[in-house]
Amino acid sequence: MTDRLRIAHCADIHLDASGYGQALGAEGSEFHRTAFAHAIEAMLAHDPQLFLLAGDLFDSNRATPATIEWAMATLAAIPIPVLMIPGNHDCLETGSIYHRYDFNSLPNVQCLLAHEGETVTVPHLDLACWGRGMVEHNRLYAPLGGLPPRPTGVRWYIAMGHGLFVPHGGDTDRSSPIHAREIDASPCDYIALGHHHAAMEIGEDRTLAAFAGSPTDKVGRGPTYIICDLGEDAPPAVVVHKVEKGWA
Ligand SMILES: [Mn+2]
Repeated sequence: MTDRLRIAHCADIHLDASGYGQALGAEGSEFHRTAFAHAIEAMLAHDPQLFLLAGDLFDSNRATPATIEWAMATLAAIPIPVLMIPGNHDCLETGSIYHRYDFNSLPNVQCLLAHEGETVTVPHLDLACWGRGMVEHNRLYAPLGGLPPRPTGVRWYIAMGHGLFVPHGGDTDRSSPIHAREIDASPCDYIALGHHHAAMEIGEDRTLAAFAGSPTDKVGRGPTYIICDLGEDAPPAVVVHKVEKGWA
């Protein structure tokens, strides 16, 4: 039984983003790798028990082998469990990075790839996490579609999703919609979201879900990540933090 759980949550790293189609050298984008390394350092300084990466680790499935191998080594070096999902930029299309490289071979990493969704557990944290692997970023893909009821026998139930937030009464014809009503109705303790590069807390009276923003993009509140504390009978305490190192 774990009475409290501290989660570090990030998304939208976009490794090897080249900007305006610029060709990258064989080593890929130094800027994005360095910015992610600074973000990880800042996140781990909060002493979290779990690291969540809610999609778009890579800017595209054409990321260089050097960058993919760097990313795998970097995730493997995180001293806590890492749970991750693909995003629209690194989706499970033909030739996907996640078809060519086995992130689940990393002992501390669980990459949720099942098209219809899957639940993984972290037994020592008494935690289950559900997510779906995005195959194609289109309006038929529902990142939180098929979210199962709360599993029995675990203290914490979280979900991850990557897509466009649709507020109550919002439109429904855009790709990968995440509806406010789905978040309201979810049985989860926390939903870790990605896609919007500006961090955003979601919930009517209390935060139930959040977009972490991007630690490699200064849009919105700056280059951000989230520290989320879960505790007994309390809503998630979500704090959006800015990465300072490298952004002065
Ligand atoms: Mn995205």
